[in-house]
Amino acid sequence: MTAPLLDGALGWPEDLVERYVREGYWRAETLGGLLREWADRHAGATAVVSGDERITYAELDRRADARARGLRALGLVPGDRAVVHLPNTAEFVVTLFGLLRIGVIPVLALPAHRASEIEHFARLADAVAYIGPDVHDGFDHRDLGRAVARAVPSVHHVLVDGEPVAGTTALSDLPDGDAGAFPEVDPAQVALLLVSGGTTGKPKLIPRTHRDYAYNARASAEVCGLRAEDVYLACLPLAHNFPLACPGMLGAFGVGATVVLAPVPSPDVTLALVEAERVTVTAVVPPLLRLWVDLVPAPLPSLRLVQVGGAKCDETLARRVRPALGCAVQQVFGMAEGLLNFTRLDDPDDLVAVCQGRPLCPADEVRVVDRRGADVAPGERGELWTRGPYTIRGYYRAREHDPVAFTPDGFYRTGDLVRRLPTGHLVVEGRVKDVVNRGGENVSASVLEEHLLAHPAIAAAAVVGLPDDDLGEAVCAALVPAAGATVPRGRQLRAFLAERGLARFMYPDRVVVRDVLPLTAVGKIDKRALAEELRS
Ligand code: OOB
Repeated sequence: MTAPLLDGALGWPEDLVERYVREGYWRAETLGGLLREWADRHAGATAVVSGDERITYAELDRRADARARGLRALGLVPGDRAVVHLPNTAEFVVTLFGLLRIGVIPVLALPAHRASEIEHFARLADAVAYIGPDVHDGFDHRDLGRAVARAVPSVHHVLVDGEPVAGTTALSDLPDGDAGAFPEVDPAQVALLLVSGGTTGKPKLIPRTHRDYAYNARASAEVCGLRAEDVYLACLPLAHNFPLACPGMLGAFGVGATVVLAPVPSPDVTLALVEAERVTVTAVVPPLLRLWVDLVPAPLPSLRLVQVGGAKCDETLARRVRPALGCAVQQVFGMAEGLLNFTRLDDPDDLVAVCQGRPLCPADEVRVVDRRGADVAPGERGELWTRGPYTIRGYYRAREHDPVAFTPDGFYRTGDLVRRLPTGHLVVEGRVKDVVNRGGENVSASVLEEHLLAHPAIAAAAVVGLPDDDLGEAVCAALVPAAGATVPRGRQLRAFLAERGLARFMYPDRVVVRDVLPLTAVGKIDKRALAEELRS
């Protein structure tokens, strides 16, 4: 029997529920309730640093209560959904906990999302509210909010952090509301909806429950050795799972650490914050890590750990971290759907450089399977399937898609190609569908990218297929030169690839040189956008 969760999001079967509770992964806790516990334990410690604001745990708790009362006075009730489209500001944190405390489910949209995505989320979730900044990074979110409210009938409120305009309400103008107790929130219920990183089709909504997400953050904090003395820098948007709970902000709060918010993920802003706030731990995507490593003139003395994930960090980059930044690197291979893999702090550097970590939880089940769904031989490459105490069993309102993404026995088909080392660590080798069909030969984009990145003059590489009259698809490599270098092309590039023993049919048919590659909302290389651009 599978217990139904809110609105048809599939839950875990009874025997597993019982097991995850018995083994202590799931506790009777809610995210809103946890903030109260953290505030009791660390009242006077600094919880959040955002611009000039420094907020203690006690103050954060008080402001979350006030926000909860204001939202309740507006008419929001438990089980409602609200699209939260706030950048990394104190208001994000206050609003998130305000919603969680009254059982309203935030849909966490990324700052870079625009009307088409936001409308899609609002419609899919029947959201009652859109909550955004007034203007952020040069973009007016009030216009976006009003357009969404016009297009999606369920959206009755457009709330803004900052200056309101007609048809919107400032968060600071919410009514005080009555002081009555907040409703009981069920730890087994959906706490929030994350958006899928999916590079194909429209993003899906990912229902995470209070108790699975609380475990996610707590266990991640343990793996990173987070302590009250730590200062965690949120470089990436907090709406993303990685900086939110892996261990991110929630993991840091759980140990009484301080969370510093970077308003934008640019290298100048984030590096300045590392120095000014004596940051000890942070999480970045590979393109930002590369900029850091290239830009810092000397190691950063406060930093002890940089987590890198979201996309594959190549070996050369991983090895440059300790000498350049003076700290350890941790590879994190995770997904909003759940499963997290971390290299451990005591893994040897040579292992950390070449793999993407091993599962967080002893109860994580991992299979590496071939095209027919049979387990591959140990060490062979295959698709990663997983289930466990913090991996969803179904998307939100996606009855038709669920049987594609999940097996009948509840494994999530990640679409990621991996190889498992004897130690249990996983090496990510690309996406199942990330192949170019070049005249019938399958060219793995990630394999070719890895060879290209081994060239010292190439800083970043993305391989995509382009329509071709003769071949069906031609192999196109977009290359970013390393600082001060010229990328090899033509005969020179072919000689390099030949020396590495690469099959001839894998050589790029076309090479384009770019200063930058297009990035997704969270800063991964956006191959879909690149392919579209190259096609036109
Ligand atoms: C994280 O989550 P999402 O949901 O934005 O993206 C998940 C997908 C994975 O399925 C995989 O394809 C890719 O992003 N990915 C990696 C990777 N980490 C994620 N591919 C290669 N190497 C890695 N280290 O991206 C995410 C969530 C939590 C923690 C970290 C990342």
